[in-house]
Amino acid sequence: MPEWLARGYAGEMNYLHDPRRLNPRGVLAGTRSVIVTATNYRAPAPLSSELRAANAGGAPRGWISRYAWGDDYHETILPKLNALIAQMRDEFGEPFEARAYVDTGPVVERLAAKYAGLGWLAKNTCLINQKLGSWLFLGVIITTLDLEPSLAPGEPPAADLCGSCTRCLDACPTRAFPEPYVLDARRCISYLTIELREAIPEEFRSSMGNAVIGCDICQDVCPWNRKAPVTRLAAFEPREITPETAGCIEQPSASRTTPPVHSVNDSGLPQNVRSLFAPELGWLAGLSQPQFSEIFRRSAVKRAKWRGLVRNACIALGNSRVSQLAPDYARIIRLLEQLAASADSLISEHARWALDRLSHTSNRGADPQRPS
Ligand code: B12
Ligand code: SF4
Ligand code: SF4
Repeated sequence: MPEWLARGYAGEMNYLHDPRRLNPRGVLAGTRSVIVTATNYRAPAPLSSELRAANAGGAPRGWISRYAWGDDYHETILPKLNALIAQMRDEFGEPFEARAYVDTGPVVERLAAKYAGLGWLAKNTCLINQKLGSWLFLGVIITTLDLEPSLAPGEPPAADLCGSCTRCLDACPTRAFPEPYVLDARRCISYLTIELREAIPEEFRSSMGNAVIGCDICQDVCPWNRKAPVTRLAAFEPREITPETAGCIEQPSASRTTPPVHSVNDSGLPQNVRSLFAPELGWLAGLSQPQFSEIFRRSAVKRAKWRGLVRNACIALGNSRVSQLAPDYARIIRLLEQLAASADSLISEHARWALDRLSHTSNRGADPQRPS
């Protein structure tokens, strides 16, 4: 961990330098136990890799990472952890201290999960559970209670079952793994689209494909996720944006009603252009700040902020190779020209980049959604 930080792999995520992350006792004096939870968020919808080949011939779609499709996981899981603490207060007679975190505390959650016996830290750096795969949100409760450990003394944590596989390392479009088990966050699309507030370095833009929020590729290709069970929590299913939920939004065309999110066309693409599952890029890039706040209330997407989402959608549009013959081509070019004239230099520069790229890559035939 200190070496990872010293190499600069944390980028601008300064909170990762907090020395308390190395020892839970730095977070809560007298800590004796750490309870770790893993919540399945695999919603019943296709993988990004399954959509990549799909060519709808229509408006280009972006990819929002699975973890951000539904309700914000922090807001969904933290109340459950606090309810568990309340229940523990009823069960245990003795007074005790406890702190619950989902992603937000100075805790290396995957490491805690590993030593709680929940799985192994894989070559893609995710925690994988042999039965559940890696579509898991982790949560921790640090407490002064002395609880019986889930692993008996001396019992090793789950064995590393990556074996000789290197699928995730090979599939990463931005080559974010300098070596197996180590991620250079500065190269990771998840960092670039969500954490980085400034311009996205040009060297990564074309490799980002249609990603707008996060990236799922190194998990999509993992064999341990092939049979991962589907979550029972409806909260993590893709949010469907209806004119009602998005108050101020007008329908782009009469044909675009809002069918159920899981209704897909022959190419496996959702019918609803306004689901958070493979949403239409022109819609995302054209959102106003108030629309963004309305639509992404209680959604993990809000972390990227409005200008971050528009910046990312510009890059994805630039990568879309939307055909000049596509009905949406003129509308997309107009939108990008408007954004290129924005007073916000971050947005205008990314829109200009997209226009420039489209002028070189748009073709008069097919329009694959991702660069090859
Ligand atoms: C910062 C962060 C990111 C950064 C950096 C990711 C990274 N790999 O470090 C970015 C923005 C890139 C990111 C991306 C994602 N993240 Co994130 N992220 C975090 C966060 C806040 C901290 C992670 C961290 O400490 N990284 C620092 C490095 C050093 O740790 P590491 O790579 O995990 O592992 C090192 C240590 O384990 C160490 N190590 C190994 N053994 C030992 C033993 C000892 C004793 C010590 C000291 C160290 C050590 O060596 C490893 C390699 O250097 C955690 C939440 C939390 N508080 O823990 C969520 C978390 C890891 N993220 C999560 C998720 C879901 C994602 C994404 C899938 C989201 C998305 N779809 O876009 C991607 C996955 C990308 C990937 N392949 O990791 C989940 C992971 C769930 C899981 N099954 O693993 C977490 C746990 C959030 C949560 N509460 O559920 N994330
Ligand atoms: S999330 Fe995407 S960019 Fe990040 S390491 Fe995985 S494959 Fe690479
Ligand atoms: S894709 Fe292969 S190497 Fe990567 S995490 Fe999964 S099993 Fe491990």
